[in-house]
Amino acid sequence: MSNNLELLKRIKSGDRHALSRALTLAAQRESADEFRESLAGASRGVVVAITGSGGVGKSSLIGKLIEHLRRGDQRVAVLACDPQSPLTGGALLGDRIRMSPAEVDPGVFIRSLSTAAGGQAIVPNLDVMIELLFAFGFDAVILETVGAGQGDTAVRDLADVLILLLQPESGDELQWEKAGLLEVADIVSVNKSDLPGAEAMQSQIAAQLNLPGCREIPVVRTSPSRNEGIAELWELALSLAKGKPHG
Ligand SMILES: Nc1nc2c(ncn2[C@@H]2O[C@H](COP(=O)(O)OP(=O)(O)O)[C@@H](O)[C@H]2O)c(=O)[nH]1
Ligand SMILES: [Mg+2]
Repeated sequence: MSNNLELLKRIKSGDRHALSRALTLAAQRESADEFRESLAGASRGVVVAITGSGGVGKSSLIGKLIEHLRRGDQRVAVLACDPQSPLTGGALLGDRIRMSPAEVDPGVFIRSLSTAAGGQAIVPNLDVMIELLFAFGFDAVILETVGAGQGDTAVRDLADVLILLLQPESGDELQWEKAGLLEVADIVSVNKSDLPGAEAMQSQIAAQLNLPGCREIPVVRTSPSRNEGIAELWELALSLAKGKPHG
């Protein structure tokens, strides 16, 4: 048996070190191809992408989503493609927790991926990494990506649901709109909804996106700090994921 197949076997038996090693190997084409071939047709859980500019609160929101999912006994993995702020369990779950549960909770797995040069929003072979996580037994995979253009369409292909985060009075929505990317989202959330202008922004974007005859894009509000709208956002994402055909 090849090393890669041996690793896969260990992954399926719940070996986290094997998973970690395989994720690293998956960056190389040969290993990626072998994993891809062995895992073809395997069952998978839901993949949700969280996209938005740096500082919009993606990691904070993901931290709250993890807490929500763990309360429901769902196992969740996060792949973060953010060159600016590498993700750690501590960063996700806040410094109020001294020993990060993400490090000790076997139902949570977090991996930061460096997106090398070129400003690409995602790394190569991300599809294989997702399959490896599902082979291990995670119920959900969350992708954190900085919406930087090109990569977004790739992320959209990999994810069942793409959530775009904006924050009140950031002027961000204009930038997204100009790039024609507001519409690639399945859900838009005005994050940090505790800040002034959140409701106005929500209605403005909703009016702008949901013109007659167009695909309906829900526009919601979330606040990681206040833990508001988190469970609702996840339920909405799941309901949209179900309605989407995916291979
Ligand atoms: N006002 C407010 N700030 C928040 C909220 N959630 C996160 N932040 C802050 O926004 C900043 C960026 O958060 P982070 O999650 O790292 O953003 P990311 O770069 O998109 O991953 C941090 O200083 C957070 O404390 C919120 O609900 N309200
Ligand atoms: Mg982040």
